[in-house]
Amino acid sequence: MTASSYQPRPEHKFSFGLWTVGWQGVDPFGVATRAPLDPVRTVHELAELGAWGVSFHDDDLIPFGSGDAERSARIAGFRKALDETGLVVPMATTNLFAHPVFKDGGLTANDRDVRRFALRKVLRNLDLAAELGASTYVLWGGREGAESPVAKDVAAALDRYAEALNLLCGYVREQGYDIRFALEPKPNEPRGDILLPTIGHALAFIGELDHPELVGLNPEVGHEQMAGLSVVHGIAQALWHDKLFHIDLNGQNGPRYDQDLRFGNGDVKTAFLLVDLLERGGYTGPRHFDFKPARTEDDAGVWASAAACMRNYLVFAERAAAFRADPSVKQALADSRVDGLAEPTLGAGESLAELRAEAFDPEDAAGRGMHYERLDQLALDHLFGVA
Ligand code: GLT
Ligand code: MN
Ligand code: MN
Repeated sequence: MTASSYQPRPEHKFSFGLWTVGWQGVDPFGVATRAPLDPVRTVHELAELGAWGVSFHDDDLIPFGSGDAERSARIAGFRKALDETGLVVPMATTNLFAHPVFKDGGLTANDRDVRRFALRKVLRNLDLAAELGASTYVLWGGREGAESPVAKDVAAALDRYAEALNLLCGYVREQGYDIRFALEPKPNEPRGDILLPTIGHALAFIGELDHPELVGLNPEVGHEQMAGLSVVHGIAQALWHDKLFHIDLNGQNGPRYDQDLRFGNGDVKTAFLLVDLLERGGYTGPRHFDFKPARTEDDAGVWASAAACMRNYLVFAERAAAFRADPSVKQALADSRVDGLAEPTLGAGESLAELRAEAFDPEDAAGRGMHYERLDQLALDHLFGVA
């Protein structure tokens, strides 16, 4: 593959949130380092770079508190940019975290009036999402949680979260919208402890809902890593449950504050193995980047880092395909008996009595090397480009 094949094209399904490239660099210690970005310009720049889609929060497009006329004008401008560029809106979401009214959460705030306002805000943007053709509606509950455990009745909060999801699923069905919800887990930040902190918690919660088929996941690479978990295992399990509705790709260096690095920065080996999984595991949804261009960057640096997210994905995809096609890798996989795990432990028609009666030498089995280190090194050699 030549360097030009790392050029992103719409069929790669790369998408970005308006809030990603639009991040102005405000952090807990400093003010903005960049000017606001007009969503219309973002659409044009992303299309120019080879992206396929753009996602948004209600407030990214229409500033909180805007009147109806301003709202309509902003939507019209955005729509025009989409039409001019061919960019699609695969996903939309609601900002239930920035305004001080959501200081104790939206859908699970202790204050019932706030919960009702949050629901109205979601419903309004859900209509817009449907109008713009989005098929996934993300719910990231960054403020749904607590700092003081006694301040939040977790069981009641989960009841209210489930109530909200049930109402929203009912609404989507009633309206005939072709939209599914995707919960985005995160362990902490901004709340001290966030509800539904990991992929596993969210999967278990979905099983308790009225319409579990309409609710899946939007896991974020860095969020699982903040919890010290293997994102590759987490995504593989989400796929196993048919719950990987969407994904937020970015980079993170282990358990610390949410870094939202550009995809490829941070844990490179995980990024490589994740692309290998997505490309082989039957995931056909958007390759959505949820990153924050570093605060050090100017406008040009913003677009350079967005382009780099897509380029890195394509490089990893190419390296992963070469890894899988390499005859010595196929041999190493066989030597490690990786395929053996696909075989049911009990043979077809075999009884447990037969299994129990089988002769087995544990010392002999214990002596068999697994050759995993060689296999892993081959993966690294392919990632490094020295295989
Ligand atoms: C916010 C958060 C992201 C979520 C966004 C969707 S909002 O930027 O940090 O991880 O995906 O609500
Ligand atoms: Mn995210
Ligand atoms: Mn994040």
